[in-house]
Order: sequence, then C-alpha cells, then structure tokens
Amino acid sequence: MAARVQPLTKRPASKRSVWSALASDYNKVSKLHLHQLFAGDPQRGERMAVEAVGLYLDYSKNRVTDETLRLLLRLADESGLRERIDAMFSGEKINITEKRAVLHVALRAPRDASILVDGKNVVPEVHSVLDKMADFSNRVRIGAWKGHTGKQIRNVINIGIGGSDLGPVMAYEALKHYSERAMNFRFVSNIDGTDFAEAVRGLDPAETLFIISSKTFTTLETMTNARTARSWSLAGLGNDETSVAKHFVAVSTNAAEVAKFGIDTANMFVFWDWVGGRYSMDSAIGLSTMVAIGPENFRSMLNGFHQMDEHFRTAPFEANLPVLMGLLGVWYNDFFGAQTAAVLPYEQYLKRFPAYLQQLTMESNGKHVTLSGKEVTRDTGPIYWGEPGTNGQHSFYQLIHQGTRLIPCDFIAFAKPLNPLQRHHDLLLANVFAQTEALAFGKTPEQVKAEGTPDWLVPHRVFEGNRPSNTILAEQLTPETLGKLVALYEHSVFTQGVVWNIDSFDQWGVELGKVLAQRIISELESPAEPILNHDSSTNTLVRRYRKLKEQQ
Ligand code: G6Q
Repeated sequence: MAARVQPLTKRPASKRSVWSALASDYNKVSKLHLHQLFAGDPQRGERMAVEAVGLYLDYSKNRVTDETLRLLLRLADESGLRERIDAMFSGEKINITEKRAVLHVALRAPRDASILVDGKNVVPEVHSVLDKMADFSNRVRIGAWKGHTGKQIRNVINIGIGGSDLGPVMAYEALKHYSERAMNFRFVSNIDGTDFAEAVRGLDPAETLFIISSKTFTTLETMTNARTARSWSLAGLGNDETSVAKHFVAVSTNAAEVAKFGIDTANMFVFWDWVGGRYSMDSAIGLSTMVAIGPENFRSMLNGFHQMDEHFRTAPFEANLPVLMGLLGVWYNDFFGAQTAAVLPYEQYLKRFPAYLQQLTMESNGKHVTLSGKEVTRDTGPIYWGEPGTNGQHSFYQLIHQGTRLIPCDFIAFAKPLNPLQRHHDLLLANVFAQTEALAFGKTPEQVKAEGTPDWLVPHRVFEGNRPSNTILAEQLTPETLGKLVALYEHSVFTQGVVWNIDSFDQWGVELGKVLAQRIISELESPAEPILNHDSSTNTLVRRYRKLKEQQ
C-alpha cells in the first residue's frame, strides 16, 4: 500500500539541502524589486508564461528569478512529486490515515480507460453512474419525471454540506449561463433553519425535487435538513408516503442509510470511498449540476477536468501549470511568510469560486503533521480568500496594495464575455491588467511628486509595488474551462501537499466537528436541568441559553 509513500519520509537529507538553498536564494531575491527583474530581462513577461489545455498562466509578476524556479523545481523532484503523481493516478492508497485511494481523476477518465483499485477497474462503474445520472437528468429536464400529483418538476433543491454542497453551488453559479432557466435550483446546507425556510419559500411541494447529497448519509446537518424537507414535502402532498419516491433522490456511498431514511435505493446515485468530499463535484454529487446544465455540458466539464489531469500527469514540471502554481505558493508561504493567498476571479459567474477553493485548499493542506505523524517543520496551507473583481477593488485591495502584509494573488480572467454588453468587458479586463501592473510596479515618490502632489501627501500616495500575482487567462468560461480550472487548483494543492509531505486527503478536523455538538444537544434539550461537566465558560453559556429559550 504505502510502498511509494514510505520512502519519501526517509528522504529529508537531500530535501533539506534544497530548502537551505532556497533560503539563501530568498535572502537575495527578497531584496530585488519586480521592476528590476523586468528591466533586466525584457522578455520576462513572455518567458515566464505557460499555455496548456487552453489556459494561459502568466507567472512573470512573481518575486522569483530563474534560479528560484530551478530550486523550486528541484524541491518538487526531491519531494518525489513524480512518484506521488503516479501513485495517485494508479490508485495507490495515498490517503494513508484513512487507508484509501485518491481517485477523483477516475471520475473524469474516458470510458475506455482502466484505473484499478484493489485490482478492480473502477472506470466502467463511473460511467454507468454517469449514464444513470444522464437518464435521470434528461427525464427531469424534459418533464418526463413527474411529481406525485403529475406536475412537472420545476424546483430542484440540493441538501448537503461541505464537499456535498460547495462544489454543486459553485458549479451551478459558475455555469448558470448554460443552465435550464425554466427551473429553479437552490441549495440548503446550514443546520440553521433559516437556510431551509428561505430555500423553499414560495415553492410548491408538488413541483419540488430534493437531492439529498451525503457521502456518509449520517451528517447531522444534512440529515436534519432532509427530515425537515420530508415533512415539508409530505405536508404539501397529502401526507402520502408514496410521494417520497417522486420527490426525493439520494447521492451517497451508504445504501443502508439511504434505505433507512426511506429513499428507494433505485433512486440512489452512488460514488465511492476513494472520492473525497471536496473532490466530489464531478461525481454523482454533481447531480444537481447535471440537471441544471444537461448531461452534454456536464460531460464537457469532465472532459476539461481530464485534460488538466493529463497535463498534470505528463507535462514536464517546468511547463506544468499546477506544479508551477503549487511551488510558487510554497515559496511565498514558507520563505516570505505569507499567511494568506487571494483568488480574484474577474468573472461574476465565479462568485462562489473562492469559497469553493477555501475548502479545497484549507481542508486539504491545513495539517500539522507529516505522513509519518511527525510535527511539520514548515508552515503548511495558507488561508485562501477572495471575491470577484472589480468589487474587491473597492474594499480590501487597499490592504493588498498598501498594507504591511504580502498577499500573493491569483487573477482569473476570460477573453470573451458570456454577457457582452457595450464596453463592459474591455473595462473589466482593463482592471485586471491594471491591477496586476500596479501591484507589481507600484508608484515611486518621484512619480507621485511629478503629479503635483504636495510633499506631506506623498508618502500616503506611494505604492511600493513588488506585490506578486499570477494571471490566468482563458478564452471563455465554459463547462470545459471550469473543469480545467478546478483541476488546476486540485493538482496545485496536491503538489504542495507532496512538498510538505502531509496527507492532503484526510480531514480529522472536520470529523471532530461532526461529534462535538452531540454531547451538548441533549443538555440543551433536556426538560430537567442537566448536570454540566464542561469548563465554566461552556457551562454558563449552556445555562444562559436554556434560560433565554424558556423566556420565549
Ligand atoms: C470534505 C469533507 C466534508 C464533507 C462534509 C459532508 O472533503 O469530508 O466537507 O464533505 O462533511 O459529508 P457527507 O457528504 O458525508 O455528508
């Protein structure tokens, strides 16, 4: 199982030498300004760019020299990245703490591919689920799948949380342009009753289909919302239990729990334990996406994912988009001490992309021990955040431009708009290019003075620049492009996880949250005053809540 993982943990000696070489390089490079790097190399903007599978990555506005890149690539080699990529793609159980293969790449493998897990080719099963999803989606979209009273389904509500929610929401928003506009798509995740109440507001239960998405089918939030949905649906359909079959379908790995909940397993779409929650938007968890955009568009999204997978698997590291982005992230995280990274899509449809990436990156690489359980010696995953441009420019960009922290940014833009209106798109793109330019080159006191600024105001209007960014430019936001973009970040996260020698595919911190509340629930709900054995703060909060609740 861990045949290829084990030796990596025994490799620190050579890896240490490249870390120290990078540390000395940092001492030199951190004193250089991007305007010097550009002035010294007029071709830099063309040289430090890679185009692959239709995505253009300009990484020239990063605080690196050729030597830095050479060392970072050596770091990747010495971390065993090539072997780890092969291990992932060949179904080895690289998620060692859960003893699982990590095969989201199999979800988008072509029909004739063969990927073995425990000696069994999983690709035929992947495609048989996709076919079942396509048949179901088509029937719902054309109105052949009718509700209990014979009405057509007009509303689809996905109930799920975390990986069973963020991907579907992000993909629906990102691909809304391609969606069936005669239908409504809503998403319920929070256990806060408001989420459900607002999602069903104004909807007719006879026209509403719920997709209960949960890998385990035991998650408190999802099961609570699913039960509430069941009551809401039954109440609107004459409390006829047979209506459940027409208004509820499940996406899960756990058939027993699905049946226990009362959903016919014929209406269940499966996936597998080798698909991590945050890597599952292209599995059956994407059912709401497929209903929204149709099977053909969904398949073209999978094709986009697959193209990036193949690029990652085969391209030399120096021309490999996820590898380069991952390594640049390590450079800022571990040498410049950057604590965060901003993702700034200049595309309104990608408004949920930063939230999606927060889970992908932070749940994957927010780890403090190595694969062998030892405390890490470097900082791991940075905090990801962002908002779509240009809105962010009118709020937090101030800190990126003139604050005291270094925040590496990814700018994402598309050449062709999906909604071409007058000059909007040129103005949008002018902002992207202007921002990356201003961040890199800033404005000197001399330039500020030359504009006629009074001396006392000059320091306030100076921009020191030297603030790094990547620019990702693609032709247009299509299902295929979205697949490429998500896979780009998935593999960039993987690259970083390999360098840090951590398990990017477990999530014990999330598991903890799933059990923590259990003990307190009964203390909040018990009619008799409970005996509390928490700390004094928690005990007081519990008592205060009980008292306030009684006063209602
Ligand atoms: C993702 C995490 C987590 C998970 C949710 C929902 O990688 O494991 O976000 O997706 O906790 O879990 P279920 O799908 O099992 O309900």
